[in-house]
Amino acid sequence: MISDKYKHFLEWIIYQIYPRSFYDTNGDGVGDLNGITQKIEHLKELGVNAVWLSPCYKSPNVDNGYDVSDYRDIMDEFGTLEDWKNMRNALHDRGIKLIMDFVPNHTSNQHEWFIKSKKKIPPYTDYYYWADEPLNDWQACFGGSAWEYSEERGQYYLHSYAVEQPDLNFDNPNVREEMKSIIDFWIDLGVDGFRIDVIDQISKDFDGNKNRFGPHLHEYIRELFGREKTKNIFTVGECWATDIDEVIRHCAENRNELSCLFQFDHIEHGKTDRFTPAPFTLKAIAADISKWQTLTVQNGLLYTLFMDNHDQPRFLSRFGNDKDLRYESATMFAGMFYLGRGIPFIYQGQEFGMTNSRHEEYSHFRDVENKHFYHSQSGKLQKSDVLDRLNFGSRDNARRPVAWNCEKYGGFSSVEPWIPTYSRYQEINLEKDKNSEKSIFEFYKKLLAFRKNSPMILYGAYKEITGENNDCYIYEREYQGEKIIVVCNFEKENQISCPYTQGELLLTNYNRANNLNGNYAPYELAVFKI
Ligand code: TEU
Ligand code: CA
Repeated sequence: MISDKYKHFLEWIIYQIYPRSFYDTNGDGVGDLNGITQKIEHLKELGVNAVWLSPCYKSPNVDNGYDVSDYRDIMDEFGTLEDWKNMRNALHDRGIKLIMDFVPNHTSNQHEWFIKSKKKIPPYTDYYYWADEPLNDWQACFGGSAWEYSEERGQYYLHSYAVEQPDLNFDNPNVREEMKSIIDFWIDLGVDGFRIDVIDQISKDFDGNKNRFGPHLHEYIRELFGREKTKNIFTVGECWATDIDEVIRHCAENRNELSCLFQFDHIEHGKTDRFTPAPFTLKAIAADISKWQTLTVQNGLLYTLFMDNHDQPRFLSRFGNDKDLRYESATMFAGMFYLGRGIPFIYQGQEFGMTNSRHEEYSHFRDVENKHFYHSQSGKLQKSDVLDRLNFGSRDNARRPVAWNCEKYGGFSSVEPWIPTYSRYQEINLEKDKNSEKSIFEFYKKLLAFRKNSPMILYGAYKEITGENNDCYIYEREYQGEKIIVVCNFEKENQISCPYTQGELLLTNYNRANNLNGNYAPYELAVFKI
């Protein structure tokens, strides 16, 4: 069911780097591209073969790089285009592909195009959406109206995110030409793929009052990525498609659009909105994974296997036990996701069990998405409640500097970082984990090596076989007549009746003999060959 081209992508294991928080080499408290170059051995040891780099283009960093002011140059804090080329060469020399984060929906308000558009200087006049009055009541993702008045131009402009992130008008063919030329610029520099930011918003439906999935969406995606120049490029779209038909329209190979897209259903649990917790069950999360594994395999599509990214509080803290069963839950989750059929995505720090980071002062938070929430709660919630909500849901949980060791600032920098350090870095850091009896990093290494060397895992069929068992998720992989079973027990001791567990035990996160009696410990993972 899957073509050679897609079989090739199934062999990718992608590590997401948020450069600002990865590693600082020049002592300014901000991660940089040379920091990535210096840590490539870590990526090699882990066993990943591709890197997704969050935006590193010139930016005023209102939204930490997702507000681009020059798509063809590197952000001052991260280094130079030469540093970027050194990093690219170092990655490629070690057999690691490079995926850039492409942000087509909006630019920074400091971009030359917007500065000229405000002055109605052709051809930039209509590079953005301008109107004499707001065209609708759309709200910006980071709070407030999505329409901002510009005194200079005497009109309103649309911004789906921060005020400083005006939306580009993709209905303007000049904008689409600019985007194609930017894509080609980076392909010519050797980029192997793109993660595309909010791809579903590049076509809006003003008549239908929808700010995404507009009438020209697939036409525009094909215009950008369905060209001779892009035919071998990997593309993964950030897209809030909720039904398989929409996913097929984006990713079926004959559509000439995207290689795959992120499906978010499984991480939308446990909250009513970004800052408000809600009950969840691992069973319901596993059901979403099972649904999308089944649908993507049935339709010959690539599924993105991911728990974390730069926008989400840590999955381990939200849905696991990040205190006394941190190793067990982190490693069970790794098996639950990365032995499935699709492309694994691992977010920096996940590979050694970094957790959310508790902070008691609002000044310890940085993300633009916190501001509106924080100020909207004044007079409503107690300060301590507001901080609880920020600690629960803020994207800063994923953006605390990577804790490499027990040194000050977690070995991330020699000076105070741009954002207060990860609060548990003395207890949880890579060096300490690698030297511990129960090393999450060592388990990830073993798991990824197992995956890479198993055509069954890479290409095999997938079927959920949990059956009547409670509080666990069991799936089988089948390839050329052979089968393996992956048993993922959830948070409690559990008696699991799974007829196959008399097979050969291939992998487990508990060091004990073959689980013959079906009695599973909390967060126990067991992989059997039938
Ligand atoms: O995120 C867009 C998006 O999906 C939003 O839901 C975002 O996750 C936000 O946190 C909602 O609560 C992309 C990028 O991943 C994000 O970092 C950027 O802030 C955003 O687009 C604007 O570029
Ligand atoms: Ca730096």
